[in-house]
Amino acid sequence: MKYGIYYAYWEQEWSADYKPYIEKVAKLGFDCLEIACTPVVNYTRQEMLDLKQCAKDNGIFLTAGHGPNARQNLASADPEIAKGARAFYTDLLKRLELMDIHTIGGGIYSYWPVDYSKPIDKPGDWARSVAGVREMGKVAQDCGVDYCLEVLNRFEGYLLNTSEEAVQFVREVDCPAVKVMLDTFHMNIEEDSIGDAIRTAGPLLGHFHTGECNRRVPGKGRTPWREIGYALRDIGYDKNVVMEPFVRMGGTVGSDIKIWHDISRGATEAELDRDAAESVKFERYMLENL
Ligand SMILES: [Mn+2]
Repeated sequence: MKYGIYYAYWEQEWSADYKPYIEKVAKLGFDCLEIACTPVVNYTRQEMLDLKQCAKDNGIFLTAGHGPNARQNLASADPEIAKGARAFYTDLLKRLELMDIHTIGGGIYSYWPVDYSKPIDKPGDWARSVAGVREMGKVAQDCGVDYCLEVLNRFEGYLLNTSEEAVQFVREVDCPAVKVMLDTFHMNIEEDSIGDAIRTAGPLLGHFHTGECNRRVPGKGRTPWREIGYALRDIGYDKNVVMEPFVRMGGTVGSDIKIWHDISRGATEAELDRDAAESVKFERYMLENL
């Protein structure tokens, strides 16, 4: 397994200059940095090549996360929005290929955060999303990218809340590049058994997010890491484990993630760095060596 961290641990917006974080995570003991796609669609070709080179120079590879907005919704009942969403992902996937990024994950079959003031048509959105994701999966396959559908808890999404639902969805899509993505934070809310959820995804698991129940770094809470490690080994998982801690209030990140108190307890950047470095050591031990 390869170990990464999402840049937004240190940032308050879904966009940043990622180069300093590539250098930082290399020093902290990670294999990979996950970036948000929001700024990527505005990068020039040279900016994309520079980011790719920076990662290469630091011995880091990149993965991509995306929380699609309502206009990027493949499940939309509005044909113009669904068409625009397909154009958005087609462009994005080609950009990821150019940057040597081979994994994209998130609620990339719907939109996020969900507006629950609107009525929910789960069967209709499911059918439209299967068709849209199938089309994007073919593009992803051509670009050498795994298109990983993140299972989200009920407060953030309604299409895929459990591993079982995601497996059914991915089987309906039936495209090798489209995979299941699980996140310990969401599983903690929705799954009867976190170990069984991982075993249910089995060979379809394409990406894995980690974090404690309150989104602190792994090792600082009560998530069953031993059970998770055994389950990942049971299915022979050999892809990426990306921690996704969110501990600071403020900005669009704080608002979208619902950070309403300072989970970091006033941690300085140096303290955040130290926690991340200790956590990745903890993950390597708990998930592979225990
Ligand atoms: Mn996640």
